[in-house]
Amino acid sequence: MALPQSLRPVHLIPLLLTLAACNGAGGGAGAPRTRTYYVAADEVVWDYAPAGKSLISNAEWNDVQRPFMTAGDMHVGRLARKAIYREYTDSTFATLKPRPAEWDHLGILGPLLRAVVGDTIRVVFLNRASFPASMHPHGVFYLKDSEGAPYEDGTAPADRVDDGVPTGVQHIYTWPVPERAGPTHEQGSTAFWMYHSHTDEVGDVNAGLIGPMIITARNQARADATPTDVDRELVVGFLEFDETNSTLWEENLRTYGKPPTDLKVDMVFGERTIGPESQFAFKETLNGFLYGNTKGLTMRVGDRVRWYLMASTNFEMHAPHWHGNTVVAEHMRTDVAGLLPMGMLVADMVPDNPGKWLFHCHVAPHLLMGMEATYDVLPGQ
Ligand SMILES: [Cu+2]
Repeated sequence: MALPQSLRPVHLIPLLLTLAACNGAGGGAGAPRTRTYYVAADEVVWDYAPAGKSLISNAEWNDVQRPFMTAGDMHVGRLARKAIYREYTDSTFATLKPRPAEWDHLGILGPLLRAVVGDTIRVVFLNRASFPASMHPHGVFYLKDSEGAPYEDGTAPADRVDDGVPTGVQHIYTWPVPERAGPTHEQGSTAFWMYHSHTDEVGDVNAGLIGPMIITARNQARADATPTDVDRELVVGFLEFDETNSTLWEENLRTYGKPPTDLKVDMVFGERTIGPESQFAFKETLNGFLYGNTKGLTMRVGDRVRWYLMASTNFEMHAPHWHGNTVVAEHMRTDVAGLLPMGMLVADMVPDNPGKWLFHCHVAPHLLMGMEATYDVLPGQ
């Protein structure tokens, strides 16, 4: 059957391209746009347990917990200097952008970067850390001037500024968001990614430079890039910080730790020489907090809740476990998920069971070391 002149394939191409770019027409996202974020790497004194006690047992530290909370040979306690990503209102980097109450739980994680498929993310980055740092994104598109990772890739010096931005210097990272950065049709309305410093990948991430990124399908996005089919979003990082591998380790040991009583150096790790290893140097955190100190994981019965889980670098896997409710993750109904190093996972929950529920890592040493929190399911509206 012959198509009318106006519907011949050649005339359909612009329409098909438009539909492809829009990931299906509809939604409230409007035309593709450039979303600009002002992000600095700042150094702060971080407290892994601001409540000063375990909020899981509501008690002072027991003998297992205490060494992780107090400084000792070759390890820091509750306090450490960390480098973290923080969002500012504009390019003067004078005013921190307030974090909305519903995102207070992000803790040590950098600002949530969001976009819709077809958009471009533009990050104006200012490095105020005391060491060179970068922003290396997962999932989105980048050219060599926006990859944020130094290695011998044959590129010209102009394409290497992003690899390790010196202290006090700004760099603009440009990350287009093509279809392959968005969710698959089976996946739902959002895809989850992360970004982190990759100048000294191990040292920088252990120092704290890591953050989340959510990409929404165009036909399921509101104007602010949030998904139309989700009531509550939560991001939880299963973040192990090995303080002996932090770029700030030597300063932390001097300021917040204690030098080793046994001075023999027993290990050379990368370019850093570290002394007798201490298991207490490992901080097994949820968004930078130990033993229930992660606050703000709240929702209501009947909410369409989307959990985004991520892990940090190092040699660890994690087994996130929700008490009280179940999730669907990777097409399976479950209440225990799995995370590999730098792994990312989306899990959907419609809570039917109100109350305060434990949410913890089921890797036994991690649980003992503080990788546990509670989440609150309030009665439905
Ligand atoms: Cu774990």
